[in-house]
Formats: sequence, C-alpha cells, structure tokens
Amino acid sequence: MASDEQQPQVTLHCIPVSLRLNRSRSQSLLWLLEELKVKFDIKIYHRTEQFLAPPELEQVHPLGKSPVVVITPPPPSTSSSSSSDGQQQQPPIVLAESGHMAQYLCEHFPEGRRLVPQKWKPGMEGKLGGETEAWLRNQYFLHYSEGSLMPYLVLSLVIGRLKQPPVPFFIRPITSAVANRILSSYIFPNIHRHIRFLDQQLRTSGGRYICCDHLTPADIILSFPLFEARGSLDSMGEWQGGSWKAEFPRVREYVDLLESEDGYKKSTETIRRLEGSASEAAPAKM
Ligand SMILES: N[C@@H](CCC(=O)N[C@@H](CS)C(=O)NCC(=O)O)C(=O)O
Repeated sequence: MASDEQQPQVTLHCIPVSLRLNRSRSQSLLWLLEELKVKFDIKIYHRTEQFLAPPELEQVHPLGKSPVVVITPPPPSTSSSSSSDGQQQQPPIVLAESGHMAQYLCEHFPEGRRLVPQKWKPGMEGKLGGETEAWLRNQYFLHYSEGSLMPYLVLSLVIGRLKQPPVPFFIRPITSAVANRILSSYIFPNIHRHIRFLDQQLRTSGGRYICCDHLTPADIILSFPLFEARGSLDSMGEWQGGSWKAEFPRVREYVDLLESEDGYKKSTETIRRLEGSASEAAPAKM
C-alpha cells in the first residue's frame, strides 16, 4: 500500500440512494469503504424519470449502472527505481459489479485483511482443497448475491408491476392473474428455497455471520438483497408460522445483526447527508 502522502484517489460513482424510497447497492459499497478506512469521494448522478441510471454514467463504465468505483493509483515516486525506468502514471482502474469491487478493494487496502477470512489451512498453502471453509464461503457469497439471489428479487419486482398502475384498470385483472401465476409457480418457490438455504448456511457458519464468527465482505454485499426483500417476502407466498421470520429465525437474526453493525449505521448517516445535498458538480469527500 501507498504511504500517507501517496494515497490513491478513490471515487464512488452512484445514483442517489434514498432511505425513504429504497436502498441501493451503493450503500453496500459505502459500508465496505468505511470498513476499509479508505478516503474517498462520492459522485452522485440523478435517475431519469423512468427511474433508470442516467446516460452520463456510461462515460464512467459502458454498462452505465451504479455503483462504479474508480481508483487512480498514486503517481510513481520520483526516487523509486520504477520511475527512473521511465514508468508512467498508471491509468485509473474502473471497477463495476458488487462482488468484484469488494474483492478488489479488500485485496488492495490493508483493512481488507481483517475482513477477509484466512485463505489457507495451516500446511495446505497453495494446494487444491487447502482453502478454509470461511474463505471459500466469502468468495461464494460475494458472487451469490448478484448471481443467484438478486435475479429472483428483481423478477418479483418487475412481475409485481403487472398488478399496479400504470397498467389500465380494465386489463389489470388479466395481467394480475398472469403475474400471480408466475409468482406462485416460479418466483416464490425459488425465493423460499434461497431463504431456507441462507438459514442452513447460517446454522453451519461457526458464528452469527454467513462465513464465520466475524463480519466479512460477503455479509456486506449480501445485506443489500436481504434489506431490500425483507419487507415484501411475506406477501410473496405462504411461510410456515405465517411469516419468513417465523419460519427462518436465523435469517431474521442475521438481518438484525447486519443492521446493527456500526459500519452499516455510518453508511446510513452518509446517505442521509447526501440526500439533502445531492450535487453532481462537487464530489463529496468522505
Ligand atoms: N450487478 C450489478 C447491478 C448494478 C445495478 O443494476 N445497479 C442499479 C442500482 S442499485 C442501477 O444502476 N439501476 C439503474 C438502471 O438499471 O438503469 C452490481 O452488482 O453492481
């Protein structure tokens, strides 16, 4: 890592997150950057009327989604042998995709070593199968959140819109019947399967978190889909005991635990401050 005078410049590009409307993946990245004790700027973009990311974000990353993290490495020191070899200032590193960003940041900032579980079992360094279960879980859940869980949550949101305005009221009974069919036969059974899976994983993690007995980047990334879903899970289908919390108490405890984390609370405070002063012109310093 660079010394104090040679810190990289880190910018989090995000579309506004609103605690009143909904959360955003940007909040997880904010939380992670807080945990990593990284100094960073935030550049905010405004959603379009269709609630989509604005085209300006495509200038940061071609997919035009949020969040994106851009890291400008510190300039090479003039006394270093590399600069005398003629090494140029490196171009900025543009990172997208929650799991990938989390992994990269944790590998390059010292506090990442505290968050990421130890990789190798003693004496098994570099061997196939030598990784600890906690490390493998962290890798898996970093990608599971966006790759496996989020698609069903997004589907439920999109299909659920068939039951609401602006669908004209006279065809809504038909679109609602179609939506309910897809929700009950495909989406809910899969969401139920995922919550049951998470419950089982929490019972075998060796702690209250998803990988082990301490907070990991995987917990931070997994918090977004869980916080987003918790308010609507009960209305998606039948749960034993009448609610997802009753059927899967370990997941309920886990969601409460994540919400009580200092880093999460701090990210919520940051969002409150940003909500009042969203401005594209002046990136906020964190
Ligand atoms: N898999 C991506 C998802 C990115 C994404 O869809 N972000 C949302 C905001 S949380 C977005 O940009 N939505 C606006 C749009 O799709 O136009 C990730 O993990 O970063």
